[in-house]
Amino acid sequence: MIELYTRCHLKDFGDLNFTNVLKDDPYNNLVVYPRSVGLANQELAEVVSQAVSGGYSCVTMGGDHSLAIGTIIGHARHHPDLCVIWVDAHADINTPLTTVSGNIHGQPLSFLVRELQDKVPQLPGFSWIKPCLSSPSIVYIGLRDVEPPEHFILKNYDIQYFSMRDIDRLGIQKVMEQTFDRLIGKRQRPIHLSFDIDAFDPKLAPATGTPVVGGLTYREGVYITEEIHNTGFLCVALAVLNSLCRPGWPRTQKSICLCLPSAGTKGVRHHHLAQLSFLSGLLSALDLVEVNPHLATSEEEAKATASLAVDVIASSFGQTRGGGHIVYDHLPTPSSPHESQNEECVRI
Ligand SMILES: [Mn+2]
Repeated sequence: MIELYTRCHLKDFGDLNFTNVLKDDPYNNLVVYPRSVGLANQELAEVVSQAVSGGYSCVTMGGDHSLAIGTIIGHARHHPDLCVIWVDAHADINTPLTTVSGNIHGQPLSFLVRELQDKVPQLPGFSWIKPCLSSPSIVYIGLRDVEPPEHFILKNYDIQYFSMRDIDRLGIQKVMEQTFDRLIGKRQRPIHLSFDIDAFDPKLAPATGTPVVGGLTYREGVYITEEIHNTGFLCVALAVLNSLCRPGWPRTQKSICLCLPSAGTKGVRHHHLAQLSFLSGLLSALDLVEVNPHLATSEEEAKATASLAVDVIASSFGQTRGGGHIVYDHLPTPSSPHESQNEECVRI
């Protein structure tokens, strides 16, 4: 259940019901479920495009990272000049010809980057896809499991990336500075944040499909989203996802929509409430993917991972560790000397 607080106009698009294509043979005997994934993303792109063109900031919760094909294409229909910050342990830019696993969730960016298209065959179910990103419009943060063909692509196609080693070397603050210099230093443009929960260390986010040791700390991950939130203009919103309520957050003037395309993040919906305060800056769309309570080995693991996802979303839209509650602009004053005396007596 999604509940609306104060002046935020929140539209919940609910779970999108995708059609599984019955006869969906692997492409090249390797790449699995191309038609189902292609069709699902086509539907998702349509919903995201509607949401963004309606003035919403669009939050999409998955599911695996293949959904970024649909969200980025849908977003780009309305904002063709968007840039992408991809926070992930993995680069997800194998082509259907370089993938070893055959999973499309390891390939989504290959279908989107214009410069790569002469290396990318058309999969069945993918004919609707129009590449919408130029390689200098992408910055990765948090990489630590990059396959050789992916490394080749990053190096030869002018794609900026900050691996965990770079974060160790520079510190997260410099990483964010350089990210913004690259993407919005010359001109302000909408940001699409695609956040894989496996960017965090598996100790923090255990309930995910492809954990890799040595990931982001809580503080580094939240710093990324706080800084993204701090870009651009002021626009405040407040929304509630469900049961993790914290009082006194800012009010809203901007809309948000939530797309919940798979069962993967149901833990977030059922166990947590987030108040989202939308000082959304240049952030125009957010994917939060690979939260999968079914992969947890205990309820605590599922809850910890979902709770972390809630914090990522909330801080992307204005939850700050330093407070900054715009709605709270004056302290209550005791209504009479008598009343304040009473309170003093109680304290004693
Ligand atoms: Mn990943």
